[in-house]
Amino acid sequence: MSTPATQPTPSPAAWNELAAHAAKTRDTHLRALFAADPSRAERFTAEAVGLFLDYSKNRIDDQALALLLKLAEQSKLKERIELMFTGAAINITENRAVLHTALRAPKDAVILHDGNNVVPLVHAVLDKMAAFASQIRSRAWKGFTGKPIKNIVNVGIGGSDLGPVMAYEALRSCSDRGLVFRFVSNVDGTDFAEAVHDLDPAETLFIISSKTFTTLETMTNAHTARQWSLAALKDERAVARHFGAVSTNAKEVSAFGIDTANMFEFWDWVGGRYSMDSAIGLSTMIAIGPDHFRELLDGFHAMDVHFRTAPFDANLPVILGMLAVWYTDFFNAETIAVLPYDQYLKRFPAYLQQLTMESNGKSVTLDGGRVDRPTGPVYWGEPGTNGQHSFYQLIHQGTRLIPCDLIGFARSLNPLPKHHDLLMSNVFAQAEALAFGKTPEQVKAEGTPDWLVPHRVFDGNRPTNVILAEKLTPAILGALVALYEHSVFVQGTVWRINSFDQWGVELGKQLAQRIIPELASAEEPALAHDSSTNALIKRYRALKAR
Ligand code: G6Q
Repeated sequence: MSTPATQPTPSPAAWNELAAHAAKTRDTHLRALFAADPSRAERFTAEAVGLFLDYSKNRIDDQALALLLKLAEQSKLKERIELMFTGAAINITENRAVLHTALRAPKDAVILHDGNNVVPLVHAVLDKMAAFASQIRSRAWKGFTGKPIKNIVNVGIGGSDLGPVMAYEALRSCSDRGLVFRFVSNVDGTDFAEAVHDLDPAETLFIISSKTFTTLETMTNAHTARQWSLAALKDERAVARHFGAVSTNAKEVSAFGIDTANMFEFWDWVGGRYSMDSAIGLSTMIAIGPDHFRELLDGFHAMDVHFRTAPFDANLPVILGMLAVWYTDFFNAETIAVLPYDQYLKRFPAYLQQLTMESNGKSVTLDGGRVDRPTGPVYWGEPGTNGQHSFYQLIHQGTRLIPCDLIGFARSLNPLPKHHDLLMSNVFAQAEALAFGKTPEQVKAEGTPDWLVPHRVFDGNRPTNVILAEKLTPAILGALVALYEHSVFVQGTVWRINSFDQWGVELGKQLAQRIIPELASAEEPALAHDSSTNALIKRYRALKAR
């Protein structure tokens, strides 16, 4: 298997300098940092592509930032960015290029993969998607009985589900409200059953989204969908009107019986979790229309250009990524909370979990050695203000350091009187409370009895980034997703891991294949697992047989 031309080289100098600096400054309180520097709030900010990042409430000083950026340079981040954008096979364990940035490149761009310009291919698929989406949106696309399609069910899992769900929810305000969208991912029959229980098969289109078209969960759901459709429509020819496919695997798509005229292609240089802006976004395009989809892509692209060209000290993904490295490796932070103050972004944390954790949940370096420091933090979150009434307690007063990204918008898409200022006051208040806390003196001064004081003290010094934009538009969503995509790449580069493979999902799949017949067989199977697995299988069979 070939390896990319340039490997990042180890950078012990910057790591050691950072470790020394962190040891020296770790206990410095944000109160002191702000008191010492009136210009801090202006200096530790960056803005690009409609996103404003205030990172001043992080436990960094100028030197920490300089050293973090030095580490990025010594990790050959600049060179790695170029390798990614120019189609080198930086996903070395799968010998693949990583070209999701080509998915949103403008028509006249030239991006070579194996000597061929992929941009015309991308735009040809986008045009085909647009034609299909427009037919559905205009109700010109009729089902087999002549009724227009008005229900769209995306069947896919992982990267073929989380992006479409997140984008549909995020962009609902510009979606066609006369269409119904459902998303089926889980092989749990409940997911399918609940998704279709109130739908008329004659008005329902399934989009089977699977890069490989072999994923067990998706193919199981796809076959169930086919049976469900045909049970009502009673004619194999109905499949052509009620099924579309998004895949790299034309052979399997036609074997399933889907007309390849309804197949939308993507390529092996698009990773599943980096594919929401490929044909995997077909349901998104049907929901919001081709023009809004183009705006979404333009937002992604604008962030790509920023990432590739901005100096590191003004580069949003670099800053965000290096701050994650800072807390993960020098503050023992194990998690990062992403807290969108926008209900439309309710699935954004779930989307980010796959993006970040499948990408950087690795413990082996590019050259096959063990990593020698913690990598990939756990990302998690919920929309504010709901989270404030549940888990924020731990973020404010618990024993763990949890850096938070708070995301908010200046203008609401549903500007009900009072609501938005109330919502946004919480963004600013939470970041303020987390950073500055409340001292025992302040608590006492409020008349709190001595015994209660410790309970009401907030240590503060808890870091946050605040990401602020004017309004949640398709372009801003694109920029936001690309910001995190590239932040993940920055982290992976510094840790010298491959952010683009996912071998860790394989073992469980293999073992499940072995267990399926053991659960299904009529005869009591001979089990050769460990004693716990054997006993669980036996108990399941017994309970099931009751
Ligand atoms: C993402 C992963 C994974 C993938 C799913 C679905 O990066 O590769 O989440 O998207 O396993 O795969 P298919 O699209 O091939 O069904």
